[in-house]
Amino acid sequence: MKILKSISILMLIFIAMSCKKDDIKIEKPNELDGLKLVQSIQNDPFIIDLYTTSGKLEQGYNEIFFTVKDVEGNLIENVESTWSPLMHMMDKNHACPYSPISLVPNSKTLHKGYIVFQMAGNETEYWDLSFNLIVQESPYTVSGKINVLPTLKKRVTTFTGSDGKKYVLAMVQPNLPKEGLNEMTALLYKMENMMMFSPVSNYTINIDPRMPSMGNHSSPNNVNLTQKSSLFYEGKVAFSMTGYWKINLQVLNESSEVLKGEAVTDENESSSIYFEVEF
Ligand SMILES: [Cu+2]
Repeated sequence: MKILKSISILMLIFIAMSCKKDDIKIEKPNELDGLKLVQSIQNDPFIIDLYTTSGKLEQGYNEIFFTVKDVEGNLIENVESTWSPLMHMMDKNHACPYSPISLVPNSKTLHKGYIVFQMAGNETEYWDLSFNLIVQESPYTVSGKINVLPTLKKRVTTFTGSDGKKYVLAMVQPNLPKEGLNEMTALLYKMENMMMFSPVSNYTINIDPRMPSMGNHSSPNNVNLTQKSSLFYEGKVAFSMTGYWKINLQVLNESSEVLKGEAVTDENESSSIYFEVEF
């Protein structure tokens, strides 16, 4: 009897231990911490899981992460990939600005890049995202519809400059605006044609944040956006109080000629291009 008891205790311990082992196995890898699944795109034999920090794709700038797995759920390493977003509109198709894809540092399976959706999808018009993968020297395509949501505040603007060229300008930071001085970054792309957008270098983006609800007052210590060491235009935006702010913009080319946007004055309350922030 005593022996039977000890055997069953041993078995219980064994079961408990093996359960624990299973728990560890199904635990998500740490590199996904802080990311939420947006959706999975499946075309046999692969599934791509798309992640963002918010769990959604929105009009404007999106930093996007993804993994590639097989139908059994095994993550695939050594994947070479490119992507191409395409919007299907009533009368035309067009692409948008996007980055190349890179592996997240210290990861073998988590890839990242960004896409700037200049428009949101709607009931009849939608975006799809195609991936071209090379896995063990064989090419594969995985593509599917994605849901790009509209935003309440303006984070991206499209305009034709005085040079006759079309541009897409997107706010990247501040993502979580706070009272005081905020790092501000933006991306500027030129539309070469409906399918090709190329990053623009050596322009300047002048910013003039205003509070329309309070006499259109400004804020001190703003720094206009210029390129420092990357594609991103960097500067500083000051919000002297919480509430709704309109960041009026002017885009200047490398010769400091204004291509788009107007200075805010007593007579002119707003520029024709701007971003919006509310916090
Ligand atoms: Cu469109």
